[in-house]
Amino acid sequence: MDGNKQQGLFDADNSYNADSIVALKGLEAVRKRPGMYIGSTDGRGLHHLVFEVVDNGIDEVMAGYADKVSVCINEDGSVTVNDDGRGIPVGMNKEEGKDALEMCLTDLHAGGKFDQNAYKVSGGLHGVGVSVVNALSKRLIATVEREGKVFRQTYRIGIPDGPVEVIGSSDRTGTTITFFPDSDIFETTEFEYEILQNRFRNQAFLNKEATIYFEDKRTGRSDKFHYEGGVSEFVQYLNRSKKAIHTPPIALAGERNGVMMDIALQYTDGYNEAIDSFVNTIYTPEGGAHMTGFRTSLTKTINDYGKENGLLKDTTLEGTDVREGLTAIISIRMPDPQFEGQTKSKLGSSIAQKAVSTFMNEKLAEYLLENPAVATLIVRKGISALESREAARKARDATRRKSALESASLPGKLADCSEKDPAKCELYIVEGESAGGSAKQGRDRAFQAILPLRGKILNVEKARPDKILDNEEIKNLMIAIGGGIGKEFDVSKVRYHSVVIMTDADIDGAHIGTLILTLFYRQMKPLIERGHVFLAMPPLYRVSKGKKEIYAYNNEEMTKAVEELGTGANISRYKGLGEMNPQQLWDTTMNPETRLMKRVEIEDAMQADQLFSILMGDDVEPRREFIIEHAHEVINLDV
Ligand code: 0RA
Repeated sequence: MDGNKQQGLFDADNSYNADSIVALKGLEAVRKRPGMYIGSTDGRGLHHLVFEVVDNGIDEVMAGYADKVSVCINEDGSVTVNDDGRGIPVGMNKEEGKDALEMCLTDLHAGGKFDQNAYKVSGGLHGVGVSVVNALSKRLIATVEREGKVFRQTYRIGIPDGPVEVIGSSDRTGTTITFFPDSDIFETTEFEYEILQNRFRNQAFLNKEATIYFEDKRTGRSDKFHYEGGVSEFVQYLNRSKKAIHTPPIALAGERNGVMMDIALQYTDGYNEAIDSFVNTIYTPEGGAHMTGFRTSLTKTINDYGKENGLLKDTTLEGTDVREGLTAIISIRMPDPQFEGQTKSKLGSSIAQKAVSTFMNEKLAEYLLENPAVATLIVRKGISALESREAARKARDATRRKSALESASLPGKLADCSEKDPAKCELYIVEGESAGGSAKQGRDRAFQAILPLRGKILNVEKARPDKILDNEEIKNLMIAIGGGIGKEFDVSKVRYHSVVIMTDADIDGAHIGTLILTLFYRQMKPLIERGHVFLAMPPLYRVSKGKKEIYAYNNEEMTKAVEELGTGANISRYKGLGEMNPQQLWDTTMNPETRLMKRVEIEDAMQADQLFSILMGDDVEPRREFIIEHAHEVINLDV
């Protein structure tokens, strides 16, 4: 076939022909409702474009045709993705009368026509194909090396500029896509290194054959991800700031009923469970069939081992007991996975549950038999979890009983509001007794409650679950919020729909804020997930001249305020909340009409888990690295 021949969308004179209408209609639909195809048009949707293109390259790796995918954020803000796979097919497709490359890039449903790979990533969860990326790009350049030639076609908002051309010769194969996201579609077109980096790292862990090169030409930053150890290395990476109680991780790989499984587990001396699951390398934050199969089998196999070996007598470990301190990766591959749930992030295919549980029942039992030392550690860890669960339940019951006796008595330090409708109520958690005093005087007592905290609260990341409620400050917080704690937390019972953390804008304040957030994340997660948690934003400066005063919340505002008030303006920097009198505190930080508040959002559950275990854990070095690399992006603090 001659790549330069007129074809596809074009008539001999290079104008659009009748066939083009159908393709254009499809792309138009994408541009009209981009959210339907990529979830959203914010930063998330933007990064999704890159994932989509990279996933196509990963598919080539998974199918055994490629081993390299390189991604580059170019200086002009475009992104280039290159893989050394077979190359998108080129050449006239007789049925459609169009070049195959053009079909792949412009036809929403072309993918499957050319590719038999049943275990695809792309085409999975949000897998929508490169044509969607094309439709949402101001410009896109597709270059294919195959059959000794270099082919190219370029597009604007998904519409080809002209036919596929041969622009050179090559003895390699592969595909290169460069695209410029359309600023008419996206709220932002600026790519964030960390978001892409995190996903590429995960992809490399899950595809040990792949090497992913990543470069940001805007900053010179770059990474190379390649992990021969696969999911086992993934688990060790996730545990890098925790203390594992056995090494290496338990690694189980195999196939049942067309479902391929790659599973790794490692117990730590901590109490959190961090089990992440993937289907065809697509992250399933809500788990689903594969997760259920894993859990069922884990509980059964460990109990069976414990009983058969005299470690468990008349007790049975529950699921939460055998998962305490467990970090695990469950990666499965299966044809045509079905996703469920609101965000389509839960695997529905029940065949996966059966496959994982029968496989694990056999393989994990085998591992435990062959590794009695590790097996014993795991059973003992489960027993200690069970004992501390019992102790925690007793402590909770005691707290509850006491509250009931004292007619549901709220903490003495809590200055509650008079409003009873939680939707209208706000709880301010305030650092220090003196700021707490000012807040109590300055607040609108109709709907604002104040709970002062004395000093730092317990670091729940390091505490045994049954010890958490021994801590007076945490107990006060739990009773004030009203939804309980831990596995029994019930978000429908919370007494305030806004829980506002108000700390000083210094290191200590940041630390206390993080301790409270850790408590919420580990013990009252739905509170954050439902958007009930906020950070108060006190001003950093007060700029005054005569009777005029302006509060500035950052340096920029401060400079502006000084300009506004002219020479002789007086700048005072607030070091702590205690420096403000009740009226000032109300005006600047608590009055809903004028205050600035940030909502705490969990952007990425896997990352958030890492954030807390690293920020609040024992190891200093990973913490240092992590703060430098990630801290700002995991928990997205939205105004
Ligand atoms: C369909 C069929 C074939 C390869 C591809 C698609 C393909 C698509 C992309 C997208 C990015 N990189 C890609 N690499 C390959 C197989 C063609 C053949 O049989 O040679």
